[in-house]
Amino acid sequence: MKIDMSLISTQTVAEHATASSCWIIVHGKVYDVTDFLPEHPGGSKIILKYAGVDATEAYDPIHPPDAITTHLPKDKHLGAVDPNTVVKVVKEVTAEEKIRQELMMARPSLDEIVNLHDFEAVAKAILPPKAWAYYSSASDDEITIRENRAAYQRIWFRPRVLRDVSVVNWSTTILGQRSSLPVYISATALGKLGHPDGELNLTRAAGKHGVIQMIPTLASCAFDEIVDAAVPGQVQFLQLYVNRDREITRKYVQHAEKRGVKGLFITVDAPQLGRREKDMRMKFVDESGVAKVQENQSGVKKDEGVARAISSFIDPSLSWKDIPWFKSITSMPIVLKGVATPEDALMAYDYGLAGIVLSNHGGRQLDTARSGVENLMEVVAALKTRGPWPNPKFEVFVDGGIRRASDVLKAIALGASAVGVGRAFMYSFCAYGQDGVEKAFEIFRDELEMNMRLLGACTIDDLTPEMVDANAIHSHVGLTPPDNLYNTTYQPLALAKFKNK
Ligand code: 173
Repeated sequence: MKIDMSLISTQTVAEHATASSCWIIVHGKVYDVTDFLPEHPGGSKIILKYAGVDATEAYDPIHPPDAITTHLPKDKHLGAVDPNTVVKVVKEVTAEEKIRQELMMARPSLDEIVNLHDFEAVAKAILPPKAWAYYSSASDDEITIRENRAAYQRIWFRPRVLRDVSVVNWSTTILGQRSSLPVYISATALGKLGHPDGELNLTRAAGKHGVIQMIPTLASCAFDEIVDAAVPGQVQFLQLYVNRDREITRKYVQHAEKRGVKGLFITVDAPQLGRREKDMRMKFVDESGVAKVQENQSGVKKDEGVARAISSFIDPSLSWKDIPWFKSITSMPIVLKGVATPEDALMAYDYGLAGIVLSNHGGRQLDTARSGVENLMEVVAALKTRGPWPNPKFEVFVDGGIRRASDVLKAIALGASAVGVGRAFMYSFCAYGQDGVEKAFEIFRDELEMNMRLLGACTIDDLTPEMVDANAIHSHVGLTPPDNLYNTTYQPLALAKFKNK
C-alpha cells in the first residue's frame, strides 16, 4: 500500500494547539494560522478555541467557503487531514436542540402560511438561538425596528373607484432592469446561520420568479457561488461594505461588474456597527447557559456578538470625497444605501449617483433614527427642487419593516421606485428554504393584485401621492392598532443576568 506522506494525522494537528503554533482543520484541510491570529477580523480568541481541532462547523456560517484559501498564504496550507485518523464524534443532542428539531418537524405546511409574518414566527421557533438573536436583533432599545413597521400603519389609503381594474400589472424596472415585483431582495449577512444553503435559496427563487437579488458583501456563500447559481439573464446587484484596504474593494467591485452585476449599493450607515444587545448577550452565555464572568475589566476586547466580530474591515473614514473614486472604478450605477435626510439625498444627486436607499439598516444602526418611509416625503420634496420628478436618472428606494404589499404601494405612491425587503425573505428561507422564498413572492403577488385593484391602480405608474394620506407620518406617538408581530414575535430585551441564576 502506498503511503501518502502529505496526509496529516489529527494527532499531529492536535500538537499545534497554542497561540505560538496554531493549526486548524477546515473542510478536511489543515492550515497553519499562527501568523494570521492577530489579523483575524473576528479576533484571535475565537480561532484559538479551535486550535488543533476541526473548526469547520464554526467556520461555515460566518465565512464564504473560499475565505481561508484566498486570505491565507499558500505556504500555510499544510495539506489534507488523514481521514483514517478522524474520530467520528457522535454529538450529544441537547434538550433545547431536541425541542428545536421537533418544532422543525411540526412546522406548519407551506399551504398554511398566509402572510409574511408567519415566516417570522416559524423562523423564531426553529432557528438556533444564536441565529435568531443575530437576525432579529436591532440596536439599543429597538425603537427604530418597531417604528419601521409602525410608520406604515400611520399612512392610510385614499382609494379611487370605477377604474376598470380587470387587468393589473405590478412589474416594473429597477435601475433600468426588469423586475417582476416592485420589491427587490435586500442584503442580509450570514445566511448559513439560518439554512445550510444560505443565500443560494434567494438566488434560486429569484431566478425562477424574475426578482432582483442584492448580494451582500458578508454573505455566507462565496460571491461567485451566488452568481453561478443565477440563471441566464437573472439580475443581481451588489451591496458593498467598503474595506479599509481600497485595493480589496476595487478588485471586488470590478470582479462583480465583470460577472454581470448590474448595480452597486454602497452601505453608508454603518461606519461602526450598532450595538445589538440580543446578539451581544448571546455571546456572554457559554454552552451551559451560565453567564460568563468578565475577567478583565480593562484591556480585553469584549466579545461583542457575531456581526461586530467580523465587521472590523469596514472603513469608518469613508466620505463624500471617495465618491469620484467609486465612479472611476466602475460603470455600474451607484446607489447609496442608508441615506436618511434630504440634505444627503441632494448631495448624492449632485455627485451624479444613480440613487439612494432610504434605510436605517433594519433598525440595526442608529436607534430612534426615523423610518425610511417617513424620510421619503421630505426627500422627494427636496429632489423636486432639482428638476422634474420622477427623475429617470435618480431613483429613490426605501427599505425597513416592509411586510405587506400595502406597505410597498404606500412607499411607491409617495415616490419610491421600488422597495427592499431583507429579513422577511431571509426568514422565509430559514423556515422553508427556497420554497419559502417562492411562497413569499407569491404572497406579495396576491396581495399586490388585490390591493392595486382596491386602490384603483392598474400599473405601478398609476400610484400617486393622492392615493395616500400621510398626514400622521411625523407623529411619533403610537396610536396604531395593536401589532401582533410586535406583541408576540418580537421579544422584550433581556435584562442583565446575575451570577449563578
Ligand atoms: O446588519 C448587520 O448585521 C450587518 O450589516 C453586518 C455588518 C458586518 C458584519 C456582519 C453583519
